[in-house]
Amino acid sequence: MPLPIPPTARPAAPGRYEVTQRVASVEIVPGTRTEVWGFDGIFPGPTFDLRRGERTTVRVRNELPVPTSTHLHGGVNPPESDGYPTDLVVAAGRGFRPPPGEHMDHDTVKWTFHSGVRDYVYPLDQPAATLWYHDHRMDFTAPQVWRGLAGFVLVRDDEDDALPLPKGERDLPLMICDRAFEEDGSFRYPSKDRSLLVRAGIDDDYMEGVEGDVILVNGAPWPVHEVAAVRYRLRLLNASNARRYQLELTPGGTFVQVGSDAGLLAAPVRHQRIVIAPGERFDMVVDFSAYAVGTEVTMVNTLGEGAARDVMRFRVTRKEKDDSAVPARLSRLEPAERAGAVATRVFDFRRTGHGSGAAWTVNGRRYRPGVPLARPRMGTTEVWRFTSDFHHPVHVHLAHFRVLSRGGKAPAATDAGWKDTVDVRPYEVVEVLVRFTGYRGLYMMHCHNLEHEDMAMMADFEIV
Ligand SMILES: [Cu+2]
Repeated sequence: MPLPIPPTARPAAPGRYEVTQRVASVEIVPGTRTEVWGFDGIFPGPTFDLRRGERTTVRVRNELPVPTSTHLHGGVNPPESDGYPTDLVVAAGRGFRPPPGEHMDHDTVKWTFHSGVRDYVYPLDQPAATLWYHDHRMDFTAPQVWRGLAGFVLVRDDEDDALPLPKGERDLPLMICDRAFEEDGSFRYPSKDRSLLVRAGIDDDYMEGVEGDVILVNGAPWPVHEVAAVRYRLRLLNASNARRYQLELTPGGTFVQVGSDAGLLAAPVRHQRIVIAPGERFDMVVDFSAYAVGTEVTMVNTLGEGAARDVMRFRVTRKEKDDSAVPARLSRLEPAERAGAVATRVFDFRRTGHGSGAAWTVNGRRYRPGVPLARPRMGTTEVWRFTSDFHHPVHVHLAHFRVLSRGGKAPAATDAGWKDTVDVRPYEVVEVLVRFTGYRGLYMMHCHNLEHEDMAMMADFEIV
């Protein structure tokens, strides 16, 4: 399959976009049809190509049989536009009663419902970065993202534009995610209730997360992209529910990292391989002039088995002129200094309980919406120490952070730059320096293994 590039969303008016979540039938596995729930009926959804400082309103219309909440991941969003899990859009004319919380404590929940449409406002007062948007509905994020509710938001700015990095057709967003399929081509997912309306939860066997045996890039299985023997910018996003990838290029190639989740690095970092956890982004330059014309370069996942070891392939088909470069200095980043932090807090990500009573918890607690675990002050920085019993990619809404230490040692090479999601490995301690700027109000942090998230591994914090 050729690599699809998601279409760029067109504004309805300057600064205003409209997108409709709807059911559609698409061809993913050749010769079969798959029902997707997509933004504008496509998976991935349209790419929103936006600029720093240009306030943007996205009107989301929901025509799906289920409620949705749309979160701009990595966005510095006002709280009312952040896609809080109980702040839902329900299709016009459709009633909805939230099913009882299988894992969450729903006693404290204040639900908000918007009928048909709602506007999300994104001021985009943040540096150029590869962001993404996806569903965040309480208890049902994992199955709803699995069915297709995800897409890219590219934030651009003058600083990034001025760099001689590859541009245009040589700037490729790559959404990597795994899926499983039934024989008839439909998505296979172990929900207890396939309607996603009556009962939350998945079969107990999948407590640790759901992985598929088909690797999709931009919605196509193991695609191929023809490239010139020049530099390309690959904006890698792991949009999988639970799968981590260790990406390498074979025959041997080098990834030159220029950006992380939330923006440019200070200087490029070279990697032979990277581990990318769900929710993370790596902005990479790959120079295909290292290969002879005719070479097939495979991006492989050396953590995967069988078919999941392959991700996609680049076919070097021609020589072209290359004006791009990777400068030694990319951006200004102040050093991450723990001395300025006003508080240190510990958040422990751990499984509690057994059998059907099991849940994934933060500090021993199942998610309680509206009951914050921390109240950091606006304009301050804090050290947050994440501890875990398993692989938990920890994502903090609104507040970006720098990794200070991993397992008591210096951060890994892949921890560089401003991030919003960090891969915390089993029994590891990861310390991050979190900066609270932007907006006061209620936000959340959670595990970005989406099955863990749905099984209560979320916590609120309130910026005061
Ligand atoms: Cu987790």
